[in-house]
Amino acid sequence: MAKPNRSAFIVIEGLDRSGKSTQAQILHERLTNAKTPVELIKFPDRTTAIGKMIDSYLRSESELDDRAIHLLFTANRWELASHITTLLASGTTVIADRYAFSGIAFSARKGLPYEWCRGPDVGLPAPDLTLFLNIEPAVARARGGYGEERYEREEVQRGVRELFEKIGREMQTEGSSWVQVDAGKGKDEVAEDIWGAVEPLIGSCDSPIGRLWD
Ligand code: Z5A
Ligand code: MG
Repeated sequence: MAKPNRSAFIVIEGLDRSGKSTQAQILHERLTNAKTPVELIKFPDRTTAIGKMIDSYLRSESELDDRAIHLLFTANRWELASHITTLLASGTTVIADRYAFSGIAFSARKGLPYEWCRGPDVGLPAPDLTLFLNIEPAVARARGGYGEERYEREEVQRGVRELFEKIGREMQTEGSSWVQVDAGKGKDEVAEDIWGAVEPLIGSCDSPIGRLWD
C-alpha cells in the first residue's frame, strides 16, 4: 500500500447558523485529542490587512464595489494558500471554516456572474472533503436570529442556499467529495456524522494536493 505522504484538507461550509464554527472547533479538539497534528483556519481571516478591510465591510463600516469585495475575499484565501499547502505536505490536517464556496454563493447572490465569481478561486488548494452543513431556515432562525452583519437577512440566506446547492451538484458531478450533513440535529449527533466522513481520510491521503477547478 502507498505510504501517506500528506494530510487531509477538510472544508466546513454551510448556511448561516448551521454550526460551522461549532463543528470546526469540535473536530479540531477531537483530532488534537487523538494526537493528530491539526490547524483550524477560518475564512474570512479577519486578522490580516485584507481581512481587516473585509471585517470593516461586513460590519457596514465601509462600502466597496461588489466586485472589489469579492476579490478581497478571494485574496484573503490566496494569502493563506501556500501556508495550507505547507501544512498539508508536512503532515498537519487542515480544517477550514468556510472557503471558496461561500465566496461564490454570496457574491453570485448579489447578481455577479457565477463564472466570474469562480474565476479568481481557480487553482486554490482543493479540499479532500467538503462538509456542507444543511439546515432548515426555521431551525436556523430559532438559534438566535440573524445578527447585525451584512448578509444576515433571510432573503439573502435563501438565495445563498440555492447557490450552494448548485455548487454542491457541480462538485459531485466532477467527482469532488461534497458531503451534506443534516445540521438540524443536536451538536453531538452532527459531530458524529462529521467524524464518520472525516475518520477514513486521516492518515490515508496519498495523492498530490489538488487544485480547485484546475
Ligand atoms: N463571506 C463572503 O461573502 N464571501 C466569502 O468568501 C466568505 C464569507 C469566506 C461572515 O462569515 C460573512 O462573510 C458571511 C459570509 C461572508 N455572511 N453571512 N451571513 P463568518 O463565517 O464570519 O460568519 P459567522 O458569523 O462566523 O458564521 P455563521 O454562519 O453565522 O455561524 P456558524 O459558524 O455556522 O454557526 P455557529 O457560530 O457554530 O453556531 C451558531 C449558534 O448556534 C451558536 O449559538 C451555537 O451555539 C448554536 N448551535 C450550533 N450548533 C448547534 C446545534 N447542532 N444545535 C443547536 N444549536 C447549535
Ligand atoms: Mg461561524
